[in-house]
Amino acid sequence: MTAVEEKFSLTEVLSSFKACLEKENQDVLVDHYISGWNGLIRFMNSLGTIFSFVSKDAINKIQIMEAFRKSSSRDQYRSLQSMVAYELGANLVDLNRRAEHPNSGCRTILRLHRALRWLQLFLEKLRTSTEDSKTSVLCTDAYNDSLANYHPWIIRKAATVSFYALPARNTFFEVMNVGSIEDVVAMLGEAMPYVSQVYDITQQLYARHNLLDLP
Ligand code: 1PZ
Repeated sequence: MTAVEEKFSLTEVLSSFKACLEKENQDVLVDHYISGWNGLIRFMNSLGTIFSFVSKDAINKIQIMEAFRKSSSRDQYRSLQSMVAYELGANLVDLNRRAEHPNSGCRTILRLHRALRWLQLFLEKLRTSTEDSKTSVLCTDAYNDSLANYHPWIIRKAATVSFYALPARNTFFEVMNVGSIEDVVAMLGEAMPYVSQVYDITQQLYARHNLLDLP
């Protein structure tokens, strides 16, 4: 194991979502958003290769965003707010069907944003779960109430089957690397409001610009 992997803890991952929010104007900063996602993917990979079909897609989307941050228009992609203003202003978003701009920042973030809702629901269920709760059930319920609504049947099927491979609640708390179950519950209680805030601000931004159904 490398030093970086040893240090891995879900606390740091979730703190990226706290760092996302700029204090003065509540802008959502793309670099921190990306680093939060990179941490989540590392966490998911530690759960087993069965989730690699999920992480592949998430990695692909993160790479699209990283490429924008390295391009000549990097400053326009500093925050989700500046990205939306820039891409809409320059006609860089396919609004009805994927055509000239199949991988706009707006549609890419929308996919991650929908997945963030799943994460929010799942971690909240985990936080308030009891010893006899099954992680696969918590995960399936969270998925059905969020992401599943945007996925075709075949992906829903594959996702639901993979959830059975999730480790049991105790092991799940252990791989988070936060401490005792009480420590995890306390950490989630502290960190999740920031994730929710990032989710809510993004949701309002997208709703205001009619971007919630981008193809
Ligand atoms: C901890 C256990 C992990 C469970 C993960 C739950 C989410 C299951 C989602 C499975 C779908 C993955 C397959 C790819 C689907 C893509 O078609 C869609 C739409 O993108 P498009 O085709 O329009 O470009 N992609 C997504 O919906 C984004 C999915 C990202 C999932 C990230 C999960 C992060 C998990 C963090 C773990 C703590």
